[in-house]
Amino acid sequence: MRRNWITRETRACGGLVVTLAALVISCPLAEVSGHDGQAMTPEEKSEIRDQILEMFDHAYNSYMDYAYPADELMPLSCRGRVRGLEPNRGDVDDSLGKFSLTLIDTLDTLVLLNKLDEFEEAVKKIMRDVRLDNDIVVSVFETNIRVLGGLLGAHVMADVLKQRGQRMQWYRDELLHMAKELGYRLLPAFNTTSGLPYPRVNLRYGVVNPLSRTGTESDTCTACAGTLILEFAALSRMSGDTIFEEHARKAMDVLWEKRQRGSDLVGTVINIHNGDWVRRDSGVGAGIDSYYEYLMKAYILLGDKVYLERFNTHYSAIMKYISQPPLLLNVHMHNPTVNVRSWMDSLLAFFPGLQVLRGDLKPAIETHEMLYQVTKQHNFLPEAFTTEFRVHWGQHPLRPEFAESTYFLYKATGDPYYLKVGQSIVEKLNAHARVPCGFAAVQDVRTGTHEDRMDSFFLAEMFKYLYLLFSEKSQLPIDIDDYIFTTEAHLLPVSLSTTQPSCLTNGTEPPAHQDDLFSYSCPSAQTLFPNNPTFAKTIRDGYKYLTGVGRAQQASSVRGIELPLHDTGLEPVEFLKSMGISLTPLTELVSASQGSVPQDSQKGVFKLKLVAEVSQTPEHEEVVPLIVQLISPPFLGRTVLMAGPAKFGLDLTKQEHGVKGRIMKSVPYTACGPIENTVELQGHIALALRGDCMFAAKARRLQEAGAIGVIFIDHREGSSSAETPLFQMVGDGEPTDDITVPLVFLFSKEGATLTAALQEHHNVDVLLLPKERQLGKD
Ligand code: DMJ
Repeated sequence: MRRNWITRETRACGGLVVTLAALVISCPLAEVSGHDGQAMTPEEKSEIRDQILEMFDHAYNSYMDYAYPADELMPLSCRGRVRGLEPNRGDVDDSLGKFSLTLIDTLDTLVLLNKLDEFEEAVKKIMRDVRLDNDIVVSVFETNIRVLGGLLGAHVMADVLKQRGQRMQWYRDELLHMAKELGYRLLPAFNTTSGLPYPRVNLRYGVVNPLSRTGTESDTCTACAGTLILEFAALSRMSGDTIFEEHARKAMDVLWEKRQRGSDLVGTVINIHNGDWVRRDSGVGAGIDSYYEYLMKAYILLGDKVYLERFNTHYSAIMKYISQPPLLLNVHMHNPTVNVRSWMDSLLAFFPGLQVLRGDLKPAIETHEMLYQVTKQHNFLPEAFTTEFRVHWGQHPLRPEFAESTYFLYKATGDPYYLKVGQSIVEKLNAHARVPCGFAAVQDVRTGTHEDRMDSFFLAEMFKYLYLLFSEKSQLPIDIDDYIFTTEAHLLPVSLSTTQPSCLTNGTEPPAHQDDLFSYSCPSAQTLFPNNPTFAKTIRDGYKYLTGVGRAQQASSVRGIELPLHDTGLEPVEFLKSMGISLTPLTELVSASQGSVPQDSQKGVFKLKLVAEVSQTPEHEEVVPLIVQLISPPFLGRTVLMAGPAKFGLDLTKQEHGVKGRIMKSVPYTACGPIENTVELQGHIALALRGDCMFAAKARRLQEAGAIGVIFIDHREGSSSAETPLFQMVGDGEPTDDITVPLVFLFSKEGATLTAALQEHHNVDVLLLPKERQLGKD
């Protein structure tokens, strides 16, 4: 089959986008061997594919069994989320229009995953149960991408199945009719002087009607106004009514006109009445993301070069100001050399996928690798993370953008490394988000706590991209290369502009008449990078240990420095020790590993192991405060000592009742040598003085001696929690999974209270627990 947009582009741009098109759409993925030693056998792939299907069934059936016809599943409560019956969550609830959102959003996923019986049944349910005229205020953007897009994608699939002559023979374009009705119900939003749409509309009463309870807003986000063209144009072309495409196009035109002419960037929020920018920060994530995506894809779907030219202009600006590989940082649109914040949001994870479409693989690989490192550290992409890859906002609502980019990079490079990345997404979802009634969003990636929500995009997008990643083309019920994904991953046919042309002209060139430009415009990774078959790996390697996760310990944490040793060789060593730096003579390191000693070691050269004992917690990342509560008589819970946590050992926030035990001093008190009082320590909580060796080393020794917990006491005289912020103890750079007892830290003043209590009463029982669960507080 001809892919018209590709041949069209060949004429227009001399092959740049042909490259991307061919990479993404038409090149069969060669069986390339892994460049990271990560090749995956067909059996392994198919096992993961089955796993994804099983997970989809679990999520979908949970929604159907416990929630349908409600908009969303509440996976912790095992019931549906009905707007008005649950506490109002603010803007998030504007997606919910009492129109069985999740089922509509999932329809074309059912087809792609070959669940054709379920699809047929679901379409009948939608036709029977769904009303689109509820008296409810919904987000225009969300309703467009999820519901209008969902109906159109499903209509396209229904039509394909019907054409094949077996299924859906009863289908009479009912989904398209519903899409058209919904389109009309969204149109009142465009009743502004600028042409930019209101952010919300009442499905029954529109915007101006006094009963509408909306229409007072003055602002909308750039993505909200600029993410309509694909669905609206498809609706126009499929229904024959041009009004939808006209409105969406107008909104795109306004955004383009309002770009900052110096930088060619747009802001995040715009006034819908006068077109002034309300928020002038500019990035590729939240608030703007899919505006750029839709410029590129509007060109692909509709063949209108204007969109491509605009995209290219913005793209150059993004690469000039926002892209700081591997980072993508928001800047001020008027002063774009200034970063406006030091954190990134998870929505920008779609951008490498868009860069693949643009044919710009290098920065796509770099940013994707950075994102992968973040997921390795936190299991999922937190909603926002700092430039140092620490959590800025810990929520993770099961967003699909990282899976999306992973799929596109795999399509483009054929590098099985991306299958491994996909596998890690699958495993983490199962390990950290799966619950008996579906999959639950993660409230905070640091604690792993769940939230009672499973957004519809999880079924609409996540499962499509994961399933596609592990499927061969021949295993799919449709030729995926004939479709473009909307921002919600709904499938629209790239043949749209030629089979159902627009009534609008505005300079669009007619489709090309070349026969098959593909055959010579289909570069594989090898054609593109002939002398460098390990292209993607070479790029990734530079970013492998951004976050420190997975770093080979010996190689990176041990560095050689020259110490001016005196005859005894003790002074600098002791000095460094007092600073918390442990030293290992190179002779020991080398003989342990190879048996040969390099020259330098005999001259007193040490390998210096620099291991921070405490983590630097960024301002906004809170350390969960713990307490040591003295509960035995005469204290009876009245003496409470503020304590700091450790990043390793038992997580006290997950122990409902904390950990209780009698305290006992370790001998030696620093616990840096063999423990001498193991019998006394058995079953007790050990007290150990900070210093001389690492916390992890002390913890291991005391755990082995039978202690059920450790309280570390600061060795710096006079320190107290009143004067010094709490910090988290970290491990010693080695894996710490073996340490399973709880660990807390007391500054010396608090420690002195505890040791004084022990001295006076001998038997002192304490409870270690998070401060917020302090006993008897209420
Ligand atoms: C989806 O609804 C769409 O991808 C949208 O463009 C923004 N992201 C959410 C999922 O994260």
